[in-house]
Amino acid sequence: MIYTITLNPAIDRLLFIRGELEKRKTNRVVRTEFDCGGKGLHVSHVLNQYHIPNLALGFIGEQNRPEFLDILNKRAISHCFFVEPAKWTRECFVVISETSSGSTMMPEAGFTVSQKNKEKLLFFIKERVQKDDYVVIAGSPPPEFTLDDFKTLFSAVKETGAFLACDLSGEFLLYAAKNGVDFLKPNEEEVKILGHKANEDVLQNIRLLMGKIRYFVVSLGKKGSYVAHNNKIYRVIAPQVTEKSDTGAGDAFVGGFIAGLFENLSIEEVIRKATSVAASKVQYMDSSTFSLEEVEHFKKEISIIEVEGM
Ligand code: TA6
Repeated sequence: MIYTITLNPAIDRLLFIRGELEKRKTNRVVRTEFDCGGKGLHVSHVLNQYHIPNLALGFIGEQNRPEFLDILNKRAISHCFFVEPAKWTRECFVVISETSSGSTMMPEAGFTVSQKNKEKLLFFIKERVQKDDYVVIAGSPPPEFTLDDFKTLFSAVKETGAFLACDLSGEFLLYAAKNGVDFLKPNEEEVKILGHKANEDVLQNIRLLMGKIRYFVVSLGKKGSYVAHNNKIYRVIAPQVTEKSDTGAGDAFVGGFIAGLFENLSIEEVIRKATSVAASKVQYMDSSTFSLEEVEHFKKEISIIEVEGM
């Protein structure tokens, strides 16, 4: 079983405009759609497309619970969210131009999670997560979810012996890198902070960090990624695609990567799968849609070069 943990999920309110978003101008919304928001939920969505058993965990607000669950049901996402009374699950406003590419994301902060619900999540992990399971912790934390809270969650997962994948930022990312996880995906800027070698090139920082991280990915956005595994580093060149919305592309990559690992694919096949899922996703306007057929097509268009000098 794969458990995705989205501590601060969102309802993505997709606002479609014509032309580019501009200040001092009335940017009229021509249509509005909704999608699930939150990195762990997007991982769950990818796993569902590959019929890989998974359960989405995290915290949601009671006030707009029906709307949130309706979106999850439409995406057929199985979940066990802990409900915070009298709170609202946040929205993330995603402005998407109908006539050009890219999107602008404006996530609300979300609600403060009660100690009672934090403990419910910990209890669930201790009771349910097995050594052969995977746990994916992804996305930003809710307000006042402290580093100590994260350390407690991190330790609870580590104690199960399950495969631990993290897609985090800031101090949580730093803590995960320092304490060792099975999968981590910083971006090009974050890896320089992690490696404390801001002036060095990415590869130097990867070499410093990859010892404690079984699958270490450095996302380069449209340019692809570096993937370090088993004392090897691969430079992955992503296929060229017509981007409609980059929202959720990184999450789609993580979903494809975890799906590939779960299917016991070779590292090269895992990389191809992850990169192709992300490439397909950016061709869609919402936060999570991708095409299985496009993934099979893109797999052939990806270059993977093993970097020498390890
Ligand atoms: O990565 C895409 C996304 O999950 C969007 O769906 C939107 O909900 C936003 O990111 C939330 O980001 P955050 O970092 O606050 O978890």
